[in-house]
Amino acid sequence: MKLFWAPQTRSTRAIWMLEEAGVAYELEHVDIRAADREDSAEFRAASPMGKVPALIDGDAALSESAAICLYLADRYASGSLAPAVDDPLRAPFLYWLMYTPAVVEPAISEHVNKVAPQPQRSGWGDFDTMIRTWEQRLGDREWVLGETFTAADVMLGSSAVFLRMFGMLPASATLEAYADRCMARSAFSRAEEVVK
Ligand SMILES: N[C@@H](CCC(=O)N[C@@H](CS)C(=O)NCC(=O)O)C(=O)O
Repeated sequence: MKLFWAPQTRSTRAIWMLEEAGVAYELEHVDIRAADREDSAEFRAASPMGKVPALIDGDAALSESAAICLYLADRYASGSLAPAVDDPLRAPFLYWLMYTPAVVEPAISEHVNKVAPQPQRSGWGDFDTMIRTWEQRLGDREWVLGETFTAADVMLGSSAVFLRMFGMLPASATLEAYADRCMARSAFSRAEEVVK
């Protein structure tokens, strides 16, 4: 299995997920910041937009970090990092797995770029609603589905850590504690070592 990656990108969450799943993998660096960048055909087959992370696993080739997390969880850790398809937790798992790319990231982008929110027109509502909805879901839960850590926490946890790193996490004891719990995981630490 090979992950195409670059430092200080969303690749870190895919590496965290690979570490959580406990699968063997190799890394191939993509110099996304090079002016004269020439992508390999293999990378472009996995990532038509030329974005990292991207994964190749035998005949499977895909990008989009949420898709990679879901693929790895279903393929290598079904029942632990992803509820099985007939588990009642599968529905909230899918919702919260997709919350990062569908809601958190567009809301952050709008917020950072100081675009006036249009909560009813935008699928992500607005930044404050995004944060409040996430906090309410976590409530007293340890992880977003309750006691079991899943791939949805890799996506959300990496977002919480990112928001904190860039000073965008509003005063929120719930999200602060969640970020701390994510960072305390051994797989998170291993991923941090890998991308150093
Ligand atoms: N929605 C994608 C976003 C991927 C993305 O934007 N990757 C950035 C780095 S974080 C990238 O590869 N940028 C280089 C480029 O677009 O050429 C995901 O979650 O994987």
